[in-house]
Amino acid sequence: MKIAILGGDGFVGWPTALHLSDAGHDVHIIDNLSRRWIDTELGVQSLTPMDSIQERTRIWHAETGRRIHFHLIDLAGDYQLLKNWLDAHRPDAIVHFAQQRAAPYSMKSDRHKNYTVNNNVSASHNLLNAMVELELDAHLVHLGTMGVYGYSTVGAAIPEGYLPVGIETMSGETVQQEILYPANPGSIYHMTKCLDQLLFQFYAKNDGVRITDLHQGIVWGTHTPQTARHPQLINRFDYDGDYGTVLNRFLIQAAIGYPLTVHGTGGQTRAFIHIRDCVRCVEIALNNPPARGDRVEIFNQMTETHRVRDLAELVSRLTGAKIAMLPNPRKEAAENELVVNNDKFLALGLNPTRLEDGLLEEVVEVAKKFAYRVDRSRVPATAAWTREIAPRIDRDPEGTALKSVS
Ligand code: USQ
Repeated sequence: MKIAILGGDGFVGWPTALHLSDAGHDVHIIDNLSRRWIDTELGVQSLTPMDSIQERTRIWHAETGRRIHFHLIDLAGDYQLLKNWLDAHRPDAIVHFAQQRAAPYSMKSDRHKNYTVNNNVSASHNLLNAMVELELDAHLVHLGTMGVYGYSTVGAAIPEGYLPVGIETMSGETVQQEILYPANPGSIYHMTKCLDQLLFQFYAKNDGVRITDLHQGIVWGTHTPQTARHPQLINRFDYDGDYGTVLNRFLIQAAIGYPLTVHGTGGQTRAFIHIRDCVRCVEIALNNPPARGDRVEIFNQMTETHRVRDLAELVSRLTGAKIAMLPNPRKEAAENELVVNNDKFLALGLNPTRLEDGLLEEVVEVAKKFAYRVDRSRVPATAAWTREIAPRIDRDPEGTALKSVS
């Protein structure tokens, strides 16, 4: 297949591009390099040293003989350029990662909220709009989030996108329907993914666009077999308070002797998936497209759920790291249960990589190797969800004034 990977320079996009190229597909990365600009804005860098996208693709070609093409296009900002590219290349499938993906970044200020909404919603809408206008019948696979559901369940597993409901009509009968699971975003970032769902629903219904939406959990790990093939193919790896995600942050913190930054009681339960499984899931989704006229296909792209404080204890047992219970910068439930249905990927052959598979140590090793690149002052999460929460946030870079350390 000719596959366009929008956002192919990012944390999940880059390993996906390599995985699909390795599998023999003709891969084209489209990216505006915004993630690199945000590093510059925040004054942080990936823990792992990352080459330019051109250098990365050159090394991939030298290693494998396969070409990955790179095109510098801003989906949200340059509609005409995007449309011209799609018209000229007419890909069979489009994988859409090209969105601002960090909840804390989206909540930093009014400017960051505006940026996230404008960028993410315009990127998706420009793409859908151009596909219809060009009569491009490509399968669109979008990276969504588990966060569209919210994280509290009513004692039932979260289904894959749709909820069966019985509606009592005026004549007293009960009509059965399946509706999109009620959206319950916890940040501006997550909200944009909820808005995406409505855009997809409309374009699938109105124009027959074939769409798969992947509701992904929190990614952990860094290497895939392809990124490990050469030091210059290494994936980016975020540790800072805005872009680092919880388990990877704990593993990096353990490697640099920084007390593990548990927010609140650590009672938040979330869904997780290893980066190796993310790229496999995208491939499985690409191989199982919906038919024209079908409703949006939705998969829950996660393999296990864990409570944040259990993860901290696990990492602490493994590495001897201390645990710090910090004021929570977010507005979220202090404790929640989470049960998620992921039967569809399992039925299609996904063999999950679990925490117990020994890959936690691999991440700690990577973190130790590049520990010299860490700016400890960028570890605390400082983006507060509301003005009331802001004064509670501890900005002490070395963690010496942490609320409690065990
Ligand atoms: N947390 C800590 N300590 C930290 C960092 C986070 O206790 O140092 C807590 C947070 O308060 C939250 C949980 O861990 O309760 C998860 O936070 P996170 O930063 O790992 O994940 P989140 O903000 O939800 O976002 C990440 C990705 C996003 C993706 C989402 C999937 O950045 O792109 O969509 O995970 S999900 O969480 O399932 O919605």
